Order: sequence, then structure tokens, then C-alpha cells
Amino acid sequence: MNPALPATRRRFLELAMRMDALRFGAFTLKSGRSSPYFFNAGQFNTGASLLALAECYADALAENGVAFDMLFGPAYKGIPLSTSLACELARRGRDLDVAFNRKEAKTHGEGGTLMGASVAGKRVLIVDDVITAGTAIREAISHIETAGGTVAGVVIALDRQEILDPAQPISAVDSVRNSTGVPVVAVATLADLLAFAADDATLQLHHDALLAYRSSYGSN
Ligand code: OMP
Repeated sequence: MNPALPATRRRFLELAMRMDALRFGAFTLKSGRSSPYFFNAGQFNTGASLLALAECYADALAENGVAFDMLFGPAYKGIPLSTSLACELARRGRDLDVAFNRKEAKTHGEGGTLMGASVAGKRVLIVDDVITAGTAIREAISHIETAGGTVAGVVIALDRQEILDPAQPISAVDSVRNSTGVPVVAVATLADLLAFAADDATLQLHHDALLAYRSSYGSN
């Protein structure tokens, strides 16, 4: 067992493997890149696995000391993730507001793009699944700022540690950090997945493909 892999990261990767949320093969990403692995947070599809995932997010946040007043889950996958994190934080003694966006604005009833608690005047933590190029997170930031909130941080399960542009070898996560000035906390990264795969007999098969992908698109 790789002693360098911290407990929360290992726990998350074991959970993701158990729920089949990490798959290996050939996948086309939103960015158009062909990746030898894919993280599908939709596989956390039971109460127990969502709770275990929320514990990983809560531990990663506690380890990183981010200050925030409420949670925001970008549609769609961020909605169950932020909701289960809100439940876990309440269980730990912090009962916080939570809000989400709709992909399509509602024109009847209460209307609008956001639902849940108001973000106006609040320090908002975005809870999402994965960052590749950072497009989804930038959209979430814009929803919150348009509604009068301040983004206080971002927490994701997996940082794929990819560069946007070979001419600027900076990861998408670092680019979000630099352009917004807010902390981005990842439960685990591609580097953690590589350390985990090096130890695991069933994953060693994919280790070389992960390394090759990192040498093409990785930030380190
Ligand atoms: P960016 O917007 O490029 O940061 O990509 C994040 C989004 O890509 C996620 O919200 C997913 O819709 C999708 N995605 C995954 O879910 N898992 C992956 O491993 C990779 C991607 C992706 O397409 O890059």
C-alpha cells in the first residue's frame, strides 16, 4: 500500500472503484480529448454511497479550512452532491443553506434559473464532481455572481489536473484559482489515482495509459 496517499484520498478512490464511478477504457470528454479513464459521479446512486462521498468532501474541506456560508450545486450532478454534503455538514453541527441552478430557466411558477436558498450577500461554496477544463465551474461562478453572491471556494471530488493549452502549462484548476482568487479543494487528483493504480493489481493494467495521457495533457 502506498503510504504517501492520504487516508481521505484513498477512501474516496476505493469508494469510487466500488461504485464503478471510475472506469477505464476509451472515453471522449466534453473538451473532445480521448481519455483512458472517466469519473462518473452519477454512479453514487445509493443513500449510503452518497453519504460516504459527502464524508470525503467534508473531510477534504475540514483539512483545507475554507470559509463559506452556504452551498451551491451546479445542475445536474452538483445537485445531489451539494445536498448530501449539506446533510453531512448538518450532522457535524453546521446547518447551512443550499441552492442549485436549472439548466433551462423556468418561465412559470416561481420562475428563474436558481432554486433553493438565496445566494445574495452570501459566501458560496460550489460543490461539483470533476474539473477538466473548468468550463462547468466558470458557468456556476457566473450564476452565483449574477444573483448577488460571492464565490468563497470550490470543492470537487476529482481534479483531472489537465492543461487547457500546451502553450500555457497551467492546470484548469490553477487557472480557476488564479482568475477568481478562490480556493479549489479536490478530494483527489489524477496524481492520487496514479499512486492508487500503481498499488492495485486490477488497475496496473491501465497505469501506462494513464501515464501516457498525463504526459499529453497533464499539468505535471
Ligand atoms: P469541464 O467543464 O471541462 O471542467 O468538465 C467537467 C465536466 O465534464 C463534468 O461536469 C462532466 O460533465 C464531464 N466529465 C466527467 O463527468 N468526468 C470526467 O472524468 C471527465 C469529464 C469531461 O468531460 O471532461
